[in-house]
Amino acid sequence: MGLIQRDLRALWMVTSTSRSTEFPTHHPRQAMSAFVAPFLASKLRAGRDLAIIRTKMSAEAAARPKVTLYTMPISCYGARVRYLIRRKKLTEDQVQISLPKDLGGIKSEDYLKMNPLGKMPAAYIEEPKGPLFLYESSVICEYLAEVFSDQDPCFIPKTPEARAKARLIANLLDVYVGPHHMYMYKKTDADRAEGVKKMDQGFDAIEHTLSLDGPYAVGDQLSIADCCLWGNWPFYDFMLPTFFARHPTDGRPKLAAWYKHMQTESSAAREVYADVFNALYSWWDRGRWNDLGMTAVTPRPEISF
Ligand SMILES: N[C@@H](CCC(=O)N[C@@H](CS)C(=O)NCC(=O)O)C(=O)O
Repeated sequence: MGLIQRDLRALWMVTSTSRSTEFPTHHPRQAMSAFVAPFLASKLRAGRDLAIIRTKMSAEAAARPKVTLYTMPISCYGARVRYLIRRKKLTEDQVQISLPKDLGGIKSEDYLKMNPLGKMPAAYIEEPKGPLFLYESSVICEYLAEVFSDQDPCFIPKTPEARAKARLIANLLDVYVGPHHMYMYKKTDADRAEGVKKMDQGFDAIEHTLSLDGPYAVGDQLSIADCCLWGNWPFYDFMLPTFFARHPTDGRPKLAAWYKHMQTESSAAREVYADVFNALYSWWDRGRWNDLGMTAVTPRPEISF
């Protein structure tokens, strides 16, 4: 511990009569803000309770981990997390977004230390006890929702039932839809058709679980189910009608109502959607689908909202 931190800690101890929070030692700036804010608060002639509350809040904020998220705008799994970050208005001090190429790319040695599967997104988290590496987008979403739960919207539904359903929808998407969506890029029509058929089964299960009243996936509160569905959505919205003459909302009224609501849900939702959609456009321009022998059955898609 540095000299300044030691002095601050001494002052912290002297002025502390009823604090339950430990003095944060892992970063001088955090230590400084943790000390200065409550010190000033106690100087005010506000009541003692107010000073204690402010002290606690400041220490809690200072003790929060610093998160770096590695992802790219094209990544629909990264979009799940970016939606949560933008919707919660988390600042760069709270979560910094970096490109995997800053570490040498997703298959580089440094990146693989963080996520041995070599996939985006991945998060590097500076915790007081040491670094924490997290991957799998739904897990990162849950972690950020908890760590920043005091910043609205909370993304953690109030009831156990709604939380379980949110986890169920995220799982259905990860296990029964996501793994098959890569089949949309396969070389033969038969392989592609097989992938789309399997995705349909996953979408049916999601329709079965979605809230009847909405407006969000599991009711009147946002959850990780919305993050996961919305992050992947531009990909399905772009690919399925354009190349497979179908849409995930076909014959699925709850999914259709959810999509309608999400179109005007927030500027964060719109921006993240556009990032992925426009990146797919650039693949179109570079002939990615032509090279696979895929023929569009509709005109070039546009964002319709
Ligand atoms: N289940 C993972 C899927 C992540 C994933 O497949 N990401 C894609 C980009 S959207 C990727 O990194 N693909 C590169 C690869 O698999 O080599 C998650 O939820 O994070």
